Amino acid sequence: MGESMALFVPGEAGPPHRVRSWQRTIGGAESNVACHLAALGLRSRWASAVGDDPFGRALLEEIAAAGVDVGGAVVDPARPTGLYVKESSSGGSPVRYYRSGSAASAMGPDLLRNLDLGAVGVIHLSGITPALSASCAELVRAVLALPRAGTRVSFDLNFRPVLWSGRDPAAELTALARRADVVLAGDDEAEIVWGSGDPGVLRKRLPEPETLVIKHGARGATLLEGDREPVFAPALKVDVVEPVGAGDAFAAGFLAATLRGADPLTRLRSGHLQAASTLRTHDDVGPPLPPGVVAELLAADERAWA
Ligand code: KDG
Repeated sequence: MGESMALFVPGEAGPPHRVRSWQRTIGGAESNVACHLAALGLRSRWASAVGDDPFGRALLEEIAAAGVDVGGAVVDPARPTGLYVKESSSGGSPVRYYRSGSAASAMGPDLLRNLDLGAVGVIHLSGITPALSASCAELVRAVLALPRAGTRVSFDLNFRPVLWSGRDPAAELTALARRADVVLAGDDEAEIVWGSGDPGVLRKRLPEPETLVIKHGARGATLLEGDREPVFAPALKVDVVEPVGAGDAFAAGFLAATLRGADPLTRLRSGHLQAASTLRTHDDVGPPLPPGVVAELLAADERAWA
């Protein structure tokens, strides 16, 4: 559940203000996760709002073409679809958003009215949504307050500083993360928001979520679950083309393996494998790795991963 946008990447080399040809694709943290989950063979649905415009139609069409049910997305005739721009195709420059006043920024708890969440295994949220508007923050709080018979709520910190300008994100993001069942965060963003990227320290600050996953960039990720010993899994070595979207891919790989009841190491490795495919592309969602490669790497001993 969350906002997606039309995404523009330079279609030619040169400084951004000289670039005249831009390639239009799509992106959005939560729909990226939904697309990866569908690619991994799970039933996934995206809930959001888009404008009644060509970019909104593109989002609905392309997310549906990735195998995701877009029935939870409403079309808002009064507001546009948001846009975002990657000014460099190698990820070296900031992402620029054109999303204030977008259709998705007007989402609120009424979005839940037409969603049947009864048989849902995981609802995935991120720290982007509460930053978009007061009504979006209310929506996230409403989801976290729903009764959870068998449904887990996953919350990816996804700290986007520009969306919080003038506000203090720490209190709000902490309150939300505390009410989730699964929390995912990069150690760098956790350091900014929660004052530490160390899994042990973070566990003490966030004791409530059953599952806490701290990602250490190219090094790997640590899983802390209940009161069990932490599990660390190194990441694959990847020649990175562009990193945006890799966190979403990791979340999907991890959640898919979790829903399938896999063991802790396999769940982390599934996250890394899904992220590896996205790190190799300019798009927010990379093509899945060949199933044979995935099976071999999931079963490989530590040396293949070190
Ligand atoms: O994780 C990737 C997202 O950052 C990207 O898809 C855009 O949703 C986006 C956002 O709000 O940053």
